[in-house]
Amino acid sequence: MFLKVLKERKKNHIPIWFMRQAGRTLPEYRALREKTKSFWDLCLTPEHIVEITLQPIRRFHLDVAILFSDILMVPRALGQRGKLIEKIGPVLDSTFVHNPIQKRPDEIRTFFLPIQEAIREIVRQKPKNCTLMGFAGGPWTVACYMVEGQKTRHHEKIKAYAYEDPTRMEALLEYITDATFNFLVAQVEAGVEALQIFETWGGILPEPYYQGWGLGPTITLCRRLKARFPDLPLIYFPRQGAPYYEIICRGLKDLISGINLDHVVSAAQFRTLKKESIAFQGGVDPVFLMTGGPEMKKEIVRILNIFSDSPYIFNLSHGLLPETPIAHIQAAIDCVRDISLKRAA
Ligand code: 1CP
Repeated sequence: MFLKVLKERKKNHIPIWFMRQAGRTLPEYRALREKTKSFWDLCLTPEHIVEITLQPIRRFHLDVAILFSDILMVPRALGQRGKLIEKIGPVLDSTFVHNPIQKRPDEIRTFFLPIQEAIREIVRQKPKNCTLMGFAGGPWTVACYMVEGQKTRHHEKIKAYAYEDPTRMEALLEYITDATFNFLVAQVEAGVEALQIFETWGGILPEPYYQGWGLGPTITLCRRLKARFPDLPLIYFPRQGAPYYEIICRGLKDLISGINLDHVVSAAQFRTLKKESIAFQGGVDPVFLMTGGPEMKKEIVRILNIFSDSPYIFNLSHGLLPETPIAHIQAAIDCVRDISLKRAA
């Protein structure tokens, strides 16, 4: 049904999945993570990838299994070293981007072989009605991590890198776009049936710069993917991108099938957006799932009502927060399934 909503704009059923459903919130993930040397080992060992991808499917019977991987696999494939540090997050060697380019983006395909092996196995094991989705970061978002090395408060490192020398920024984006294309082609060739592009940091740029460095490389990436796989549905997730929805819909027209929405979208914006021939996903603030209870249900009902006459996929405006209680995730799923069944009846 998930693919039907994206490809045929079907409205009589609401598929459900969560960004960041694989990992973090699940005790079965944490147990496996504790036994493994590093996060990268998890991401490059086929049996772990298969297991973690399918954990949330076994528990919640979701419509989509998102491949367990990370947007940082592209920098890693290009040779950038780094660690995942508890409570800080990924810390990458930020001198990397100042050195001469070390690997050609088309040379990195062998790095993705274990991921491809895992995808083929997930396709064999997953329930038939569950879609396997692949993903990558938008080139700008990946560049943020590559240049910043680790989170800075105001993204001053990536912005200075870009504003000081736009030609240098564009060369890096082109390099990342090529590598990302190779990563996504590898995923599709192995068996993923849809792709999501995570643009976590597009919203930090002023409009013309987002258009040039955020949206521009994403358009190039989507055009190349569409030329290679014309029937493959693509979803774009422009986090905190609400001010840019109009330019996004214009720029990615006929390229994307779905857009994941933020939780600060105004009613007027919803009305304009609904004129686009696109499926909508998300819109629920993940903190509602942390708190649960009647307010969570009220917000889910509000979002489902907004999209009652549009093709819609239930999801959040960003990933599940690690501390989210499992019971709240289940209650959210039950609430959506209940409404979806009543509508179909
Ligand atoms: O055990 C651990 O502590 C690892 C935590 C973890 C996990 C489970 C990281 C480190 N990455 C992942 C998997 C992951 N990352 C998935 C897989 C499956 C799923 O969705 O359930 C996905 C889609 C991602 C995507 C990702 N990684 C994004 C884009 C989405 C978003 O949340 O904005 C980003 C920005 C990353 C970078 C990253 N990787 C890991 C962390 C802690 C971060 C975020 C760092 C930051 O806050 O900037």
